[in-house]
Amino acid sequence: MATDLYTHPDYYNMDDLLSEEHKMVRTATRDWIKQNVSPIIEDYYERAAFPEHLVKGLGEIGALGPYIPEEYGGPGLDQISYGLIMQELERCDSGLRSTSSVQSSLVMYPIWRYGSEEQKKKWLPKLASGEALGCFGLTEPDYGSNPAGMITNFKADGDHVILNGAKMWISNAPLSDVAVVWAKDESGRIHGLLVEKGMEGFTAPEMKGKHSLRASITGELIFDNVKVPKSNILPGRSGLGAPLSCLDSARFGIAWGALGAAMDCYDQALRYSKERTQFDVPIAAFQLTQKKLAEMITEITKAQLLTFRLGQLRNEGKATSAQISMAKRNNVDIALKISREARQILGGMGITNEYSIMRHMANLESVVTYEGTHDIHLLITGMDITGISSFKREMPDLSDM
Ligand code: TGC
Ligand code: FAD
Repeated sequence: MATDLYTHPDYYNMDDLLSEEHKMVRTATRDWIKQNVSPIIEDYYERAAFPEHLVKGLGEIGALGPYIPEEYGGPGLDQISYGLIMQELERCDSGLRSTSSVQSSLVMYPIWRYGSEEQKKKWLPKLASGEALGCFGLTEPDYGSNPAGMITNFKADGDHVILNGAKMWISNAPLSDVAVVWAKDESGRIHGLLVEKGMEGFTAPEMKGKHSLRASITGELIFDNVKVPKSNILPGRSGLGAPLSCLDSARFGIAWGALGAAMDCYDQALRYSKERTQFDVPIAAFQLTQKKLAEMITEITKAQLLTFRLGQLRNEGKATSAQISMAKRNNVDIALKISREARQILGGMGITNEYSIMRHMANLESVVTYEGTHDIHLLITGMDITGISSFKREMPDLSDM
C-alpha cells in the first residue's frame, strides 16, 4: 500500500461537536494505525493471515472494550469514543475493526452486562489488555438470520451441563481463549455459556477460502458432549433478547466503522482525481468526476450526522434497536456504493493493492451480511414503523400449486 496520507473529510464541521477527549482518542488510534497497521495490512490480507501480534496493541490504545469501566480493566470511555475508534480501525481494514468489535461488544459486553462478579473478574481485564481473545457463537449452519431456531443445546449434569451442537462463521474462533456461546436449555430457553479453550470435546476449526475479510480469522465452533461448569453460564439474562442486545452494541460500532471505510475511499479518490491528468487536465475537472465526488461527500456527511446523533442517544441510554439497525444498514450501504464509485475514479489503479479501495469493497461484502443482513435491517425498520413483524407468519400451503 502507498504511504498512508489519510485525513478525514469533515464537510459540516462535525469536529466542533467532539470533546477534547474524543479527539485525543481518535488521534491516538489513527497514529497507531498509520505506524503499525497501514504498512502491513495489504500483505496480511493477500496471504489471508490474521495479524495476531496486533491484538495487544489494540488493548494498549483502548480498542478492546472502550466503554468497559476501569474497575474491570477497560478505559471507561463514552459511546462516541467507541464509535470513533471503530471508525479509525475500519477506515484501515474492516477485519481489524471486526476483531475489536467482536471482542468489545460481543464478548466483553455480555460478560460485563450479564456475567457474575467472578466471571467479570476472571475475563474482563485479560480481554481488555489483549492477553485473551474471545469470540461470539450465535450463527449456526442452518440458522443465520433466524437465530431463534438454533439447535445447539445443553442438558444439566450435576454441577455441569453437557453442551452439543455447532456454530459457524465465527470471527476470531480458532484463536479464542473463550467463546460466548448461545444455546438452548432443556426447556428451549436460550442462555449464554462461557466455553473455554481446551475443554474436552470443544474444537474451533478455521474456515478458509474467504474473498472478503481476509485479514480476519473465521471458524466453526463444534461441541461434542462438552462438559461446561454451571458457573460458566451467564446468570444475568436469558432468552433471545440477550444475544440481540449484544448485537445492538456491535451494530452501533459497525455503523461508525463502515463510515470510516467510506471516508477512506473518498479521501483517496479526491486526492487521486486532483493528481491524475487526462486530456491535459486533472480528472477532477470533469463534471462526471465531480458528480461522483459530490455525491460521495453528501452521503458521508449525512451518515456522519446520523451516527453522531445515534452516539448521543446511546450515551443517554435512549437509542432503540431499530435506530441502530437503520444506521448500520444505511452506513454499510453508502460505504459499498462509495467504494465502487471511488474504484472507478482511480481507473485501473483502483483494482491494485497500491490503494485500499478494492480491499474495502471486498470487506464490505461481509459487513453488509453479518450482524443482520441489509434486508433484515430494512425489515426491522418496517416492523418498528408498522408494529407488524414480517418475520412471524405461517408457511403457505403450496401442495395444490
Ligand atoms: P423477536 O421475537 O423479534 O425478539 C425476541 C426477543 O428479543 C427481543 N429483541 C431484542 N432485545 C434486545 N435487542 C434487540 N436488538 C432485540 N431485538 C429483539 C424482543 O423484544 C424479544 O424479547 P421477548 O422478551 O419478547 O422474548 O425475534 P425474532 O426471532 O422474530 O427475530 C427478529 C430478528 C430477525 C430481527 C433477529 O433474529 C435478528 O436480528 N436476526 C439477525 C441475526 C444476526 O444479526 N446475527 C448476527 C450474528 S453475530 C455476527 O454476525 C457477528 S459478525 C461480527 C464481526 O465480525 O464484526
Ligand atoms: P441467511 O440467513 O441464510 O440469509 C440468506 C439471504 O436470505 C440473505 O440475503 C437474507 O437477507 C435473506 N433472508 C433471510 N431471512 C429473510 C427474511 N425473513 N426476509 C427477507 N430476506 C431474508 N455470526 C456469529 O454468530 N458470530 C460471528 O462472529 C460471525 N462472524 C461472521 C463473519 C463473517 C465474515 C461472516 C460472513 C459472517 C459472520 N457471522 C457471524 C454470521 C452472520 O451473522 C450471518 O452470515 C448472517 O446473520 C446471515 O446469515 P446467513 O449467512 O445464514 O444467511
